[in-house]
Amino acid sequence: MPNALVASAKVLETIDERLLRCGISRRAFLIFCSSLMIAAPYGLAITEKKTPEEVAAGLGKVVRPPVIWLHFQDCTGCTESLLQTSHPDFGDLILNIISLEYHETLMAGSGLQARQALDEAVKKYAGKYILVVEGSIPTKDQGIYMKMAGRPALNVLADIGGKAAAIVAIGSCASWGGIPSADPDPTGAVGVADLLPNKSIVNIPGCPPNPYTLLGVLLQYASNGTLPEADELRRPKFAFDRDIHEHCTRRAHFDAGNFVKQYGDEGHREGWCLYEMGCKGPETHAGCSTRHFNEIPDVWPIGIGAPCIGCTEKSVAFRIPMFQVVQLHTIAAPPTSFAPITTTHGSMSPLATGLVGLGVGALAGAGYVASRKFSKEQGYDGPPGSTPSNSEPGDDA
Ligand code: FSX
Ligand code: SF4
Ligand code: F3S
Repeated sequence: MPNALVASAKVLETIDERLLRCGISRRAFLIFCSSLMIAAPYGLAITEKKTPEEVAAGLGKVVRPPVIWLHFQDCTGCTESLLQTSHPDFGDLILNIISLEYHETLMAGSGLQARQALDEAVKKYAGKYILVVEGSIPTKDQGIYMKMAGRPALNVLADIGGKAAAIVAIGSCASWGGIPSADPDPTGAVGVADLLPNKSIVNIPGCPPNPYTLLGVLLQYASNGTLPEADELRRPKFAFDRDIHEHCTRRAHFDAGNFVKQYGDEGHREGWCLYEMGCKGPETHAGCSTRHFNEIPDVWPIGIGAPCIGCTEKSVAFRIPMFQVVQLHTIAAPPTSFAPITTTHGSMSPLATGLVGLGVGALAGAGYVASRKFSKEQGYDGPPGSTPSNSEPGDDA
């Protein structure tokens, strides 16, 4: 696929140019790159078998991809998960790496001003922009449940989605309906691919999804004009090629028959397996057990003591009751390495997280160590606000 962004290089900055113009330090970018290597190592060819410095050098030359972000029926949790990063000002950095042309939650303008900004962005980057869709689209009683600037949601998606180079459906709602489509589904909520089946669409389900998966997809597209290899549900394989149960930090307890019976019981306090509490990990494909949220070790549902509800699966979350125990027909032989029963919770180690296969584990470990090293050098373990960035989020002037 030819990279349409290359043709736009004269009007769009490279990431390096942008960071320089906004006074963002190289070190802040290096820390970000090492986090990216942990979270989306295979989503981005540019990160494979490289040091953070090499990754930063490669990414710096990439033209910032123009992104138009539309909200439909959603809770805005997908946007929140992108912005709620643990490193100070990572959200700011992310917004400098992509060229966010329109985003209702983040932009200052409203009303006519916002509508004009959207129209201008669509016109200026027609055929080149990536459309990110957050939320499901109502199909019943057109215009009753949602309108944008007087237009029914269906028309907005057909128009703006039709002119996009590619579409990323962020979150389970945009992927296939999500919460709004739960029974009795009053709005007839569907995902983007149901309405635009012939477009290039990547689904990044999750409620909310891991934001680094989105970054991996956007940056791969920006760097070489391709989208990652996807599974039958259009999910990028690099992030959804394994099930939660396979590398779960509590897997050793599952194999030993140690199950939580009730929230707050001794097993729950000890970090035992949540299978009998309805955990859907055995039939849920996602990287949560190895790529935690917001760069904080153990920040993922099972890590904080809640069962996986299967939020990345089309036929699990919001379809199967939360406490219903899943069948174990999908479970293969246990992996050769996973966490010992004595795993302690609250800190990350390659062993304790039961992590990943050998290759991914090595890369993730190296990236994590690198990020810690840079963090300490930068004093990023300190209070928020210490990043040497002085740009405004979304400032694209
Ligand atoms: Fe849906 Fe996104 Fe769940 Fe919320 O908006 S995927 S309800 S976390 O945030 O669309
Ligand atoms: Fe982890 Fe759930 Fe599997 Fe138990 S059932 S090991 S908590 S994924
Ligand atoms: Fe969702 Fe399960 Fe991960 S609920 S966030 S897929 S652990």
